[in-house]
Amino acid sequence: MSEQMTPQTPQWWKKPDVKKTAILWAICTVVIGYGGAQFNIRNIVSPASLTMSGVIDLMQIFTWASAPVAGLVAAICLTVLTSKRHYGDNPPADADHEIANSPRVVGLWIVVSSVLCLFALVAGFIVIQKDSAELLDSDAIQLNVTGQQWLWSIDYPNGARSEDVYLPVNKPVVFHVTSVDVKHSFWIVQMGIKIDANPGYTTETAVTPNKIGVFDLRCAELCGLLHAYMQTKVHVVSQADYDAWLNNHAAIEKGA
Ligand SMILES: [Cu+2]
Repeated sequence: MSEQMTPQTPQWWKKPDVKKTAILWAICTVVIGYGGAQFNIRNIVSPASLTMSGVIDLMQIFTWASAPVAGLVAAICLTVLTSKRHYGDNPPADADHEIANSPRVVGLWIVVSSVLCLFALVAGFIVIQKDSAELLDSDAIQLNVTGQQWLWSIDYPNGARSEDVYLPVNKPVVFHVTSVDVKHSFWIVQMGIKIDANPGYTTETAVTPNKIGVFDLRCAELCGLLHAYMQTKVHVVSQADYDAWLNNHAAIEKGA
């Protein structure tokens, strides 16, 4: 019963299911990659720091890198659902296990998965690495942030204190974050920084805001009944406005 083969065309490619899956794979990869990238563009906030721009770029790269994997799964599902239906009461004939038992396919899949994981790991490390440079910047403004159920307080080097955050534009800032009760998480949404606020010790994160405006500070760790309301604003202003605000608030704290 063996079929006469032309030497150029491998046997597996002659199977209609394989051909169909390969064509669907290409289509699904483009649809998932493009759709995912567009979803990101429409749903991720516009960045207010280079850190956040890096996070958004990374999301786009990860979306396109994972599209062929998701596309293959979708293509196999579509082929199975459209070509491999079995009707009637009799059990279906034994399936052809040629691909499932192929050590070459299994080996290839392991290699491809490993390369994709390594790529994601290295790309992530590169973006994280950029942030840590700001932590070591000796010119950075040092702010102490304290979380408590359910508000944030910010302490500035000159004694000023606030519940909103005030920052000058284009100046690196290091946040020393802690909590007085339970675990919280300090998250400035548009700047792409997030770090746990733990009772008893201090964690650090840093960023350079590059846009004047009002942004969101939220708690990103479920911390009790009013967790959802543990949010406030981050005001990024010019250096002159920042200095004026800072002196004014230091005077208020001292006068109180
Ligand atoms: Cu919280």
